[in-house]
Amino acid sequence: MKRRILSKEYFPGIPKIPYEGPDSKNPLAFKHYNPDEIVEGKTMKEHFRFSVVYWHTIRGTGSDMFGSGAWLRPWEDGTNSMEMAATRAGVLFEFCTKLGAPFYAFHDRDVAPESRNLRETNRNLDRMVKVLKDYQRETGVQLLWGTACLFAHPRYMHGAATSCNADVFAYAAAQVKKAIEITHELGGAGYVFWGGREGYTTLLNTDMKRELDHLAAFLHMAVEHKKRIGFKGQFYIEPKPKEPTKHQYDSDAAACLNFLRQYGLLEHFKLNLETNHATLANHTMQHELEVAGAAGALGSIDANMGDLMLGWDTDQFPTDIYLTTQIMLTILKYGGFTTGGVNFDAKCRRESFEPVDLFYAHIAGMDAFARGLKIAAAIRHDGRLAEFVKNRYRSWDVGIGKQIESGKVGFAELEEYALKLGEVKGLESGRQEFLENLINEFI
Ligand code: XLS
Ligand code: NI
Ligand code: NI
Repeated sequence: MKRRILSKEYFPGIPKIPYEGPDSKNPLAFKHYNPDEIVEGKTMKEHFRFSVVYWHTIRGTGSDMFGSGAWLRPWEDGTNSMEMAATRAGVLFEFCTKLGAPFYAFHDRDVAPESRNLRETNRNLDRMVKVLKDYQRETGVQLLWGTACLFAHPRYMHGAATSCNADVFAYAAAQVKKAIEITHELGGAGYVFWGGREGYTTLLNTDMKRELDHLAAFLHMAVEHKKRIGFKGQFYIEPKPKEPTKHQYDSDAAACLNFLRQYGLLEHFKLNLETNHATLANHTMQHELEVAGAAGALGSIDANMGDLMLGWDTDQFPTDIYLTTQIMLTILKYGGFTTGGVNFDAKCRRESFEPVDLFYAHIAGMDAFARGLKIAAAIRHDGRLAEFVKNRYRSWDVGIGKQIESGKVGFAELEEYALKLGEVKGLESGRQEFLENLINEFI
């Protein structure tokens, strides 16, 4: 295989995307994302750790349930050969370099083709890992996380770790073992477990308890293997309530945390939260972030958004400033990312078929997050929102509230207290509209 280290240009005419500031009219420039600008003591680059996904950005074709691939990708030769895999790696690293995205993320099958058997498939992966490593070294672009595709091949039709067929479990284990190893080899900062087809389409044929036990056993084996090979990256679970199954076991942040706790896995995992998965679960992204943050399990985010009128995982680029503001308020509140980052698990619309649209889309997402960060930082600096919340709970800082929080009283003491109290006085307004307007002051 011939190595073409950034020698060939796949996006001719597109320069390294500069920061030009809010007054710029250049569509191939950042208006708000200024990597070196310091916000709350860190550069924007450090805050976001932006990441480009292999599956949508490099492997996406624009196909949907009603039509085949539609995107113009002049470098594609219509095959899934090893040559083609190497070319695609060149495309990814040129894209990340021009965009200024410091990270990328992949599924094993995104980067190397599946072959006749596992041994050959693994050999393909090993060859591609060498290519990726060279590109990483040359460009400085790093791996945010790796994962295994346990949902596309027909063998996984009933799930992988939760399949009714034990051989499928074994095959999936071997695949994940290898995927963790190559992630380790590439210095990945993390490894993601997204449920794929771990769930059910009908309970008539499903032994749920048994499947959940198997999933836990699978994850324990992964933790074990991680230790054995000395992989220090963070493990994440990515919640999603449905698609492709009717019910995914990792349905939302709370369900994942309960599962991890029940099976003694909590200390080994954090959550990778995705906006469009949150909304499919009838939650806001901020809700999911709060649930994870409160449990000390806020790890990373898959940044995208859905469409209010469409009920599925449309994986649109996150361009809603209100959304990015809420996300960044919560991320800052919980101390920011460490191993995680803002991973654009997002795809262009089918109609946005030109290569340049990939740039427009990522620039839009990065600028929206930069604005969200600046707005969130301004709200925090202003202090009125935090002050309002603090003040709202002030009855817990003294007297009976303080005694309850410190576990000094029980029902008997509280009954005595309530009898003396008469009626509760001093309830205050929640001021939702006042607060919504306060946020709008900064947007
Ligand atoms: C699918 C998921 C998937 C994971 C990686 O809905 O978002 O893309 O992020 O397997
Ligand atoms: Ni995702
Ligand atoms: Ni998704």
